[in-house]
Amino acid sequence: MNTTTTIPVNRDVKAELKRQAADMRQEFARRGTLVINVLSSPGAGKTALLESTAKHWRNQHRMAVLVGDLATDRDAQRLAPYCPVEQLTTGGACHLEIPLVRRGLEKLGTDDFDFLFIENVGNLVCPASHDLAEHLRVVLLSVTEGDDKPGKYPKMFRTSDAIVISKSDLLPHVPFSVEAAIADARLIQPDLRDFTVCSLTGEGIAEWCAFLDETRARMIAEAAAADSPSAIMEPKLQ
Ligand SMILES: Nc1nc2c(ncn2[C@@H]2O[C@H](COP(=O)(O)OP(=O)(O)O)[C@@H](O)[C@H]2O)c(=O)[nH]1
Ligand SMILES: [Mg+2]
Repeated sequence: MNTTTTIPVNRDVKAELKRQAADMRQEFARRGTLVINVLSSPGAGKTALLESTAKHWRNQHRMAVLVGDLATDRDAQRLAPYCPVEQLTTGGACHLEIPLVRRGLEKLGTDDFDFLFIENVGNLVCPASHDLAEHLRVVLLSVTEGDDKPGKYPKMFRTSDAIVISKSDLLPHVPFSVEAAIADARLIQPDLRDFTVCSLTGEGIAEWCAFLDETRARMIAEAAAADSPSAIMEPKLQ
């Protein structure tokens, strides 16, 4: 017996989500909120990076976080002492999409932020294909994952603007070449900016935060100068 039913929806749902993301990106830029989509495999140190970023900026910038996981609000609990945060639980889905991000924004309750970070579900595959209205896409690679990973997960690195090599304190203990990892990633995406950080000691965090500051300033200037979305607002998604 065939139990499959086809329901005609008569509209391109993916195109609709892309359009929503583009509109939201433009609106965030107009308001001066830089949106950063943070991606990596599970445990690479996304939440730790956001914790150290929030500590670095305390009383200096207004930042908020939407954090995605399959289940639990553990990451939101970690970040709550430092900044406004909402946990997005996907209930099994391996990536975030715009409707869940919208719900998180409603819960955050205000749009008065300089930086909005979206910590995606830990996964180097599916999140690469979903535009979350970000201006910057950042992929973390921790030194314990191996320096050969960029070439194995090309779409994630091709669609990113920056690579953050994390857990630099562990470099003396693992065979990982920062130069080789960055070179491998740049074969896929030559324009990638690179940062090497240790979120536990704060090494590299000032440089990372300065990059975000500069990018936000550029976004604000470009949004003021142009009616149409600027190059910085265009995602590399394809
Ligand atoms: N040694 C070391 N451990 C880290 C660093 N950043 C994160 N960790 C640890 O790595 C684990 C995963 O970090 P987490 O931030 O939860 O990663 P996420 O799953 O990508 O959000 C935790 O046990 C962190 O304490 C770092 O810079 N150095
Ligand atoms: Mg996390």
